[in-house]
Amino acid sequence: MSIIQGKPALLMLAPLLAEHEAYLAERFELVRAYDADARQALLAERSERFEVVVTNGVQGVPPALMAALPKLSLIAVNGVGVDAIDLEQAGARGIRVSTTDDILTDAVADQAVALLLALLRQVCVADRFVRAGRWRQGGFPLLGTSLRGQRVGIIGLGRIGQAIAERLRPFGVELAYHNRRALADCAYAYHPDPCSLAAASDILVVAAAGGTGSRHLVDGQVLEALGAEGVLVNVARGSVVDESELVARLSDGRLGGAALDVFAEEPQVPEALFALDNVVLQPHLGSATLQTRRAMADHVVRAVLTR
Ligand code: 8YV
Repeated sequence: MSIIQGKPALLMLAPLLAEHEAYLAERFELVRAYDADARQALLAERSERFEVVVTNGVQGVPPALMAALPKLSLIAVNGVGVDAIDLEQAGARGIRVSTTDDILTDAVADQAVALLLALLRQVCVADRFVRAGRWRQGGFPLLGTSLRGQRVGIIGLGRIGQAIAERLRPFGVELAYHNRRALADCAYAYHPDPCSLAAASDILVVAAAGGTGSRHLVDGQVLEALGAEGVLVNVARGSVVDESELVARLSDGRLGGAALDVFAEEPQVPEALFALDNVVLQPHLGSATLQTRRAMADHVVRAVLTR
């Protein structure tokens, strides 16, 4: 009697583009667990079926679920952030964690510049002004802010932070940064702590990796140092900023504005932000271009096939 070998099971905790899921489905039995209930159900299974998990930078792999997969050997992240993965458990168990590394750097850096310009030039407010038919009653009442001459501080001058800096230099800004350690041969001024950087900045761009080491790195003191004329851009992780402090200061005028692509508890966004014209809000779209997401998914599929 022939025993037809079934396809190996592949656990998907976050989606890939449909074309990539179809490609994997020809080779694997895809088990999709995109929500908490589906992931909870897997916990009971203590499944030995899964040697590979595909996820993304936001979903990661809950530690309890990782522990419930005794045969797990690869976590393929469709993203660059690993702050939602228990790297200690993965290391101890010899579970390889692959990410899309530098593939999304350009897209996220482009998004940071787009959001900053949208904020400074009131693009979203003016768009609402036109759509509401208010132009017929008179010209747009607000003036924007020029980038030239502004002092830009970058929290986290890694690949994405450096790509943002390179994009902003032609705008005639003055660049500085904060990292745990100064970078060798870096043309930008280094600040050993985020408060010092914020005090010397008009614009603070958050590009630091998420995780316990950077949680609330931008806290109330840093936002106080940035000041009532200052603006914040965050394309990194919501966890890097004390969100309640941010919302309070944006609401009461102690902070000039913010352009936010990420939030502490996505997809929950503090509703106090919805009515504010000094805020630009995006649903974590930093890497969300067709070209980038295709290249990321290609990288994930290669990692799975060569596990
Ligand atoms: C990804 C991210 O787009 O790379 C990350 O860690 O947060 C985003 O840029 C997200 O993981 C969806 O794939």
